[in-house]
Amino acid sequence: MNSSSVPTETKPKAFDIDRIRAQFPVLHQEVNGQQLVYFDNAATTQKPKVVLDALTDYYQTMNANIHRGVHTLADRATAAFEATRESIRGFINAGEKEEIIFTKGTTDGINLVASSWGRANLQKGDEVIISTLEHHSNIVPWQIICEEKGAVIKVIPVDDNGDLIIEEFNKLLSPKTRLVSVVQVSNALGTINPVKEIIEKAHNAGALVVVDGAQSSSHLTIDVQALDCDFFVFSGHKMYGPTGTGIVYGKRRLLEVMPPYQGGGEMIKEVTFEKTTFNEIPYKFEAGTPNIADIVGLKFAVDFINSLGKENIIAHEEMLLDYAHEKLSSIPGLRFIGTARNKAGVVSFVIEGIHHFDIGMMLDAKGIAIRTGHHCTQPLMARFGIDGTARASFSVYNTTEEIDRLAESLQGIVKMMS
Ligand code: 7TS
Repeated sequence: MNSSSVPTETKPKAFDIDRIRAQFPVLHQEVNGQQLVYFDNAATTQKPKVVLDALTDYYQTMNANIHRGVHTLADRATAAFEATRESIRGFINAGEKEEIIFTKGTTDGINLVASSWGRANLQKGDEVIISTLEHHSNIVPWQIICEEKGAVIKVIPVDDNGDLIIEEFNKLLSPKTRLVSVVQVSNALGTINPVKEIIEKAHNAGALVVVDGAQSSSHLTIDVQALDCDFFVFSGHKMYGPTGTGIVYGKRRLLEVMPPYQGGGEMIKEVTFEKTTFNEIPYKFEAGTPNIADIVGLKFAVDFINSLGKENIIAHEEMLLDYAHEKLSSIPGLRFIGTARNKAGVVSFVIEGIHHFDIGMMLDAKGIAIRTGHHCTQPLMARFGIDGTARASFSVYNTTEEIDRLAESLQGIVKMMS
């Protein structure tokens, strides 16, 4: 069937940016006397009203501790919490909801995998491969566990565009490789890594793969079964959900034999002073009272994304990225850091003679929020011989008019500083 024969009602709806922006109360304010432009989405996204309302509704109608109460509110809270687990399962197409573990965020999730899987499986001389693009949270947990176990970290290099050099990855893989942990979308450069290829190659070498999905979950369509990754770790707060929410997806057969990450309530079957038996997955990894309200709110963020359609979000962000590259390339002295073949909506740049911190401060004075610094990727910055960049990262509610304001403001800053 060609597109002209598709009935009107089944065609994708036009992307109504005004309707989308209307759902984000925080965007409708002035900062330093100017209409706010929020371009720090890679750090955390803003939250739509449905998520804000869900938090209030949770506290007003069902607040209780979960899984352990016999009363009605406890049942309601438990049902709402578990509904998010099912919603996240669908969002990343995991096979079972028991494979979804709630954490505080990506950092917490990678620490869970490194600490639990790493402690049980890594031995002296084993190798863990990461990449130059990694956020500190996908470097430091591996350094800690590798040091403890006498294992060795190997690093996939990047080329001058910020693309991983896959031939070097091929060379690093060996029978000693136990695990590969790579980011799917770089927070600092926007590079989209070929994780499916990396996973296939790692599996052929007998290694497991962790994917850091912190930046990809809201910008790409995620299918953990199609990817065949062993673990997929991401943050709810970077996909329109509340802060303090994160997810570890892990394959059931791996999670079942991994030791607990933390001990305490909820994660046990039976405790005596002599011996404790542990709960089933996912509860084995969710010790103590979790972040119930925010996890409940996270489901509404997933619903929000689904209501727009991932393909529409991706198309909008690609359009913004192309527009920003075109607009910003005319700024005198501006150099993009990160020009990978495949990029998500992140534009990192430096401007000759102006420190990135000053760029950030001067843009803030004009109501424009960007991120400056090393973006928790110091080894990557060192690779490019810089100590940081100015970074604009886009989201579903950003517009080309906002990019025009960024470009005009940068023009003004360059003129003023020259
Ligand atoms: N991995 C990547 C790729 C990230 O971008 C981040 C956060 C993390 C892991 C850690 O996630 P968290 O939710 O535990 O903090 N990135 C950023 C950023 O780019 N600016 O602030 C946080």
